[in-house]
Amino acid sequence: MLLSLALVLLVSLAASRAMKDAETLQSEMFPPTHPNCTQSLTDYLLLRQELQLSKMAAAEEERTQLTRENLQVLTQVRDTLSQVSEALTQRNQASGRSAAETRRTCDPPFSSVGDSCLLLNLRLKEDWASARQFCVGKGADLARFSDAAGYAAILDYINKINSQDEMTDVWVGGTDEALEGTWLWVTGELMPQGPPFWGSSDGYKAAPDGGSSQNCAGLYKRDNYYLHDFRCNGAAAPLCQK
Ligand SMILES: [Ca+2]
Repeated sequence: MLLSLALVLLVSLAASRAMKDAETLQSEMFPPTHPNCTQSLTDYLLLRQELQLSKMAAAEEERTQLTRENLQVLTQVRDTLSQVSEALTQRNQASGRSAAETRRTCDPPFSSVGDSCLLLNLRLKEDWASARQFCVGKGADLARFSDAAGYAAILDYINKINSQDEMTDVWVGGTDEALEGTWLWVTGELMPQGPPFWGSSDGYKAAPDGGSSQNCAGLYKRDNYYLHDFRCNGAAAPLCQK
C-alpha cells in the first residue's frame, strides 16, 4: 500500500515537472505577446515600405540623371553636326561661286575656256604679226598661258575646234624678237620654259632651237601642239584670247 502511494506521488511529481519544463520551453521559443505588438508590426511594415520607396526614388533619380546626361550629349552631337553641315554648305556655296566667277561669259565667236575667252580661226593662215593684228581687231590678242592647267585648257579647246585634225599650226602671243633667247608674252611677262610646254625637234632637240632666225612662238601640230619657235613670216592660224 505504501509502495503504491509512493509510486503515485513520484508519477505526480514527474508530471508536474514535465509540465513546468514545457511551459518554460514555450516561453523561450514564443515570447509573450507585447501589448503593442500589432502597432509595432504596422510600424515595421511601414518603415520597410518607406525604405523600399526611398530606394526606388533614388534609383529613379539616378535614371533621370542618366537620361539628362544622355540628352546633353545628344544635344551636343546635334549642335556639332549642325555646325559641320553649315560649314560644308558655306564651303560648297563659296566653291560654286568661285567656279562661276572664274568662268567668263564670252560673246560668239569666242568660247569660254577657263578664265578667258578664246577664238581659233583655222581658215586664216598668215604670219605672226598679221595674226596678232587679226586678234587685236577682235578686241583680243594672241593667246598666253602661265601654267600647265592653262596650257591644257587651250590644248583641249584647239583639239575640239580642229576635230578634222588639220595639219595647221597655231600662233600664240610669244616672241624673243626683242632679245634672242628671252621669250616674252605680248604682255611683257616671261613665257614658261621647258616641259611640259616646249616640244622638241626630231624627238631629241628641245625647242626653242631656231636661234635668231626663229623668233615667234607657235603650237606645232606635228608635235601634238607643243610650243616651238617658228619663223615669224611663216603661216599659221591665229589663236586669239581676251
Ligand atoms: Ca629666236
